[in-house]
Amino acid sequence: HSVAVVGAPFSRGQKKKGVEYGPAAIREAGLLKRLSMLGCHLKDFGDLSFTNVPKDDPYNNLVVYPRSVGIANQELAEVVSRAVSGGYSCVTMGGDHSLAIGTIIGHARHHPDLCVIWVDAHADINTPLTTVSGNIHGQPLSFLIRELQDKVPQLPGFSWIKPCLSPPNIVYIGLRDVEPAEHFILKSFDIQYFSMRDIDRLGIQKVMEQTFDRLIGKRKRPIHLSFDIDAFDPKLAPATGTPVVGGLTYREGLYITEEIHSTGLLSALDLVEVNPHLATSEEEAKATASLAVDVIASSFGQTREGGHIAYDHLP
Ligand code: DIR
Ligand code: MN
Ligand code: MN
Ligand code: MN
Repeated sequence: HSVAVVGAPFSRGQKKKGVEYGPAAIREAGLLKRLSMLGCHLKDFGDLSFTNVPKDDPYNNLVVYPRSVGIANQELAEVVSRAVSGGYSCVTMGGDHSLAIGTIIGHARHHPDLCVIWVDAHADINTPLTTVSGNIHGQPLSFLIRELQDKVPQLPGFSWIKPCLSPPNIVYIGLRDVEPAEHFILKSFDIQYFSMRDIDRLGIQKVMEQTFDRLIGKRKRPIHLSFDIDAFDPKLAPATGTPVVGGLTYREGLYITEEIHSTGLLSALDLVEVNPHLATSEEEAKATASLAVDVIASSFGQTREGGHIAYDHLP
């Protein structure tokens, strides 16, 4: 199994300093060693450096850094599509969640039939006209969904973007902070989501069954997992920009990734919004990065029950 690792130290999808240190923190927490212990053949693309846009005025006096987000994602899409075309499953470490624009478009260039599992406290589906924060990390899905495009104005730096998703090919897990306009979009386009309330009611096992039913029940297709670390409860993942109480437990989070690995269809993974600078202690920063490594390792075959490849009899 071949896995490409890409660091995307990008932070201009939001306004807080520090999320650009996510890739370094995740590497420091031992990502590459953990993946190679699983028997993954690794290709490290390093941490990318994105084109700096010196004068990047807000769109509508609100949406910040549109040109920086646009060009960084264009560059990232190039790398992800190269990795996926080369036969690798591509892990992108963020960076803020605006980078899913580039990873999903890059992935879709090689696998236009991909589906998306979006694990997040937030729906990230504001448009530049519904956003309250002005942060593009709260908007990435709006640029990717074809059916939404007559409601999405073109931001400067975004003219290269070709929307590549449709509502039936997206499932959310973990939602608990959804704005009214976002809720309206989810309902009017019939996008499937499992909020924390749904997880409380159904349990994570049924949630994953219904997720796969919807996305790969009729036809196998490549999975893009976009995992925002803020999906976890802030007690587990405190070092992140927009923590929301009442999140996933460790067990629910790893059940999601173990099940995704079991499909054999995982083709790209984003692990985003680890911000070591927002931790109130070194331990919090380390715990959050280490949780990110657990999510990625579990997505590529690490199981809680253990496993063996090297043995065919006991010594
Ligand atoms: C809020 C928060 N819905 C926004 N979003 C995110 O800015 O649009 N926080 N993604 O991580
Ligand atoms: Mn997000
Ligand atoms: Mn989030
Ligand atoms: Mn595997």
